[in-house]
Amino acid sequence: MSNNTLNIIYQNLLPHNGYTSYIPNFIKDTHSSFLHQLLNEVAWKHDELTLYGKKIITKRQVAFEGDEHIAYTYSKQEKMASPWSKIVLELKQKLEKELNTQFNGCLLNLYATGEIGMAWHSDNEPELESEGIIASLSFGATRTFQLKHKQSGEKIDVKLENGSLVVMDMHSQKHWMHQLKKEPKIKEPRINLTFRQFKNEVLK
Ligand SMILES: O=C(O)CCC(=O)C(=O)O
Ligand SMILES: [Mn+2]
Repeated sequence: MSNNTLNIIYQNLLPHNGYTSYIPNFIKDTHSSFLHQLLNEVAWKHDELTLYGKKIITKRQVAFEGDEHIAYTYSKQEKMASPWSKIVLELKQKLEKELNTQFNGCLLNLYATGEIGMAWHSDNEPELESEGIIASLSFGATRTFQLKHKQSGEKIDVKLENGSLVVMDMHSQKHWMHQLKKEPKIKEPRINLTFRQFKNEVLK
């Protein structure tokens, strides 16, 4: 799907330099059943990374699912995808139908409380399709997602609600960073699923 087609469906939040949109209630989930299923069915693990020679265990829990042989380097380590769990596969198929595209990997994040966030970054790794999109689903507590332009510093805040979808193109990753703000008053968990499109040539 071209970005133009996406633009027609969902309004762009960015004034320039890329496409990012927010779609509330993309998944109808009034009883938070997706949050609970994902909490139970995904093999959540605290991420481990080595920073300045010190082993650090992140507060955030993660999982990486995908097609066979998909590998991704995050937190400075290459990870092989686990097979798709039933619930994540179901969500992937719904997204693929609605967005008329395919995803071959998904990075999952579990933020147990608002004290856990994710710092400013862009998802512009070389493994990802340069003309692809990232589709990001949120379940559980409403959290603030922020975008910041790399040159001008312009900032955009979006409240990500249960069942909502964010669609980002790769052009926006080049020019904008994003973060999940820490909000210590929030005591409930949130789960985020970022469906991604990996290049075929990096398949192992
Ligand atoms: O939790 C979120 O909404 C952001 C996650 C994110 O940016 C990422 O996994 O790269
Ligand atoms: Mn990201």
